[in-house]
Amino acid sequence: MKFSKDFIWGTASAAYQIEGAYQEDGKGLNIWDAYCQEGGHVAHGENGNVACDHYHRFREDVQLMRELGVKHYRLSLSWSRILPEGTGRVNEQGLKFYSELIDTLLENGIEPMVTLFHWDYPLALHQKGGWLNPESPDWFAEYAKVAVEALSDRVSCWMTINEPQVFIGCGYDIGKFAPFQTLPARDLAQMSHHVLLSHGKAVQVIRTYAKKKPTIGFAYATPCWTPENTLPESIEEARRRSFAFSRKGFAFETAWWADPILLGDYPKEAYEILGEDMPRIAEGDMEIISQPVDFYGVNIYESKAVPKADGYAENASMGCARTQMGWPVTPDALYWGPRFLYERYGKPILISENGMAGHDWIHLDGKVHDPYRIDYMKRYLRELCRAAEDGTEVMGYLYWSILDNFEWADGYDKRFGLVYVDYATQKRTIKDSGYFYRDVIATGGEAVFSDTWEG
Ligand code: GCO
Repeated sequence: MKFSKDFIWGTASAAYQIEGAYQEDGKGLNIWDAYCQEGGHVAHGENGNVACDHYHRFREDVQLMRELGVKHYRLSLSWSRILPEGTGRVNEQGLKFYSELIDTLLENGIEPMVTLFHWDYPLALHQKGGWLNPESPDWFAEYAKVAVEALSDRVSCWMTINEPQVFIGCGYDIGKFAPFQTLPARDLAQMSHHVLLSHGKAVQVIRTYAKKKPTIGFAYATPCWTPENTLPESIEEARRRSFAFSRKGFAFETAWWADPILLGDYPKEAYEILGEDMPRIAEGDMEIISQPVDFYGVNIYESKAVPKADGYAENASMGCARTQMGWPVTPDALYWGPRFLYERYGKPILISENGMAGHDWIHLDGKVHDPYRIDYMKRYLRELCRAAEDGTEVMGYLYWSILDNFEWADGYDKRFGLVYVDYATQKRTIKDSGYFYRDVIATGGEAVFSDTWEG
């Protein structure tokens, strides 16, 4: 097995999780700033006020990426750093930061891949009703236009939204993430519609105003069900479950979010099951939402599962391998997830996130030895390569994340990075897995198949 020569090898991050400078140089507050300060939502009362101080240390961080031979870097823009009130007044210092970051990436041979929205919704717009406000798609389109006009002379790869399943599902259904609300199905459905309209309007804006020919997608979470065995009926059952629609938790599901963009309408089961709670769909909405995109970005960490009679989830068992997040290690998720998505939607698949949180620390020799992360990456990447060899069009793989960072409600305990961050000193230390990934990139993926990688 081998990866294609044009395979995209990269890494990823998100503004709120690494930048810090939460109210510096004119930045407006976002809902994570506000709700972290409210207290009671994040482990140890932590917040993104400083995070990895990437706002001031981005040049050092880009040098780390260069040392690892990273060729593509997925970053997100902080909406309220650019538009402090979400609309209207532009904060030129905010744009200056991103312009300098993108220049530094390009000077170091690293292609920026920009996510417009990665959960850090402007507080001022939240206070106007947020995603429930019917004006919210136009707010997003206005923001997209400011970003595209400022950066698209150098940026050509755009992702509109990151994981609506999580920022709507966790933010407004189960209340685990900012703004920690639990709303009725009707509101969740209407918010979803506004998010999808926001995506579609942003695609139109990028296609209209981008100075460099754009490649456009999104970065979705995906409940990826995997078959119990290779019997056709088992595979079909996993496929069916992967695109099923159910009233409970529909905001977390794939077809709800992907069918409107890629098939032009909500799944028919949604109309049958939600009934009156379906969104109000105006004339032309579905045409806006289903603007053509160029790729399907998907963040896959584990296969989806539900608890069995014995209490363990379907993809787990007593003492099974788990990451620091408690997520079972299920490499075949990176075979079946991309395969099922490609079969249904026919778009090239970009793994916009995959990685693991580990109990990392600086060892007595001053290094960070994380053999479990190297093993994890080998297992998942071998499955991804197998999917490509079996006919799934796989564009690339972006490891989550370049740096240890703020893991939302889990705070800083959970370390996903290829680079260890000592938050007391902001000292960065490349982990063994970072050097492994350097060799994966340098060998075009061959190192993935080594059973004796020595670094
Ligand atoms: C996500 C988010 C990231 C997370 C990462 C680890 O996919 O949940 O995009 O911001 O930090 O996935 O949970």
